[in-house]
Amino acid sequence: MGKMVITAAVTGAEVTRQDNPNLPITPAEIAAAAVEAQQAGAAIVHLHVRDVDGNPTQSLDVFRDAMARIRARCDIVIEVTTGGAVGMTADERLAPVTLEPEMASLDCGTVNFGEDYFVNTLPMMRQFAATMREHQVQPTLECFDLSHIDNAAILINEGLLQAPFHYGLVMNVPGAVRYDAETLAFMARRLPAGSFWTAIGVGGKAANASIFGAIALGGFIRVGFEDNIYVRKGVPACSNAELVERAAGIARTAGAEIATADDVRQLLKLRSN
Ligand code: KMH
Ligand code: ZN
Repeated sequence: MGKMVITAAVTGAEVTRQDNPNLPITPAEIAAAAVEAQQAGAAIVHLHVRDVDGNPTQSLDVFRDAMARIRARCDIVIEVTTGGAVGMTADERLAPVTLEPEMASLDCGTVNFGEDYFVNTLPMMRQFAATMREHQVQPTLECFDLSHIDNAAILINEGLLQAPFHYGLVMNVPGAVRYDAETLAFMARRLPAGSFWTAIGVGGKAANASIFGAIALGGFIRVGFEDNIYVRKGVPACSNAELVERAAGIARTAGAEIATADDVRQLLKLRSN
């Protein structure tokens, strides 16, 4: 088995302190969570930020602050969100890419999102891909449904994305594709040959199962409060690091070595800063 890349999605846009009082919210808390997550085995931090009231924001100032704090304390790969939160404009969502993180999420299709819907039209996807290319930011192609893999292929065929490709297979968002091992395997098989992919299971059950699914099928793992707030059924996690540590332990038990941030830089051919 090759090296296992673990992404820590430490904050997200939807989870609140009511859901889990240990959610990191301020740039200082988010940076501390990223540092601890890396110490526990994460190589990438998937970064959302919040405003002073705890609401999701794509403010450049807040992203700049969080990124500077993370970079001052560790060398984890930073993947900024361009998903932001439902209802944000495309320009708002794209803003943090101009801060030149090493990676950013690129959401590959419009999808139901709980009671709401998350808009990612093809023109938006093209704009996001072109901006990431301009800033030499490596996208994680987040696919919430099978058709999103086909949408990403449109961008590849148009020359807007370059290999190596890294996909995030997001499963169990209410309204989007559900998690089960067969569906994960099917989606993974539909990716271009040689692609890397990370399983992103949302909610306690899928988050846990997708760790094992990724290990079995040759993918990478994502954990963190954005996707799941529990360390075991009904037991809220004390920290993102606790979730990373558990996932790293499972991967090691399965025979994997845990990838470092520099391993990811090599594997995904990230821009050298
Ligand atoms: N918060 C969701 C609406 C991403 O980071 O790119 C979108 C999301 C995906 O979290
Ligand atoms: Zn996200």
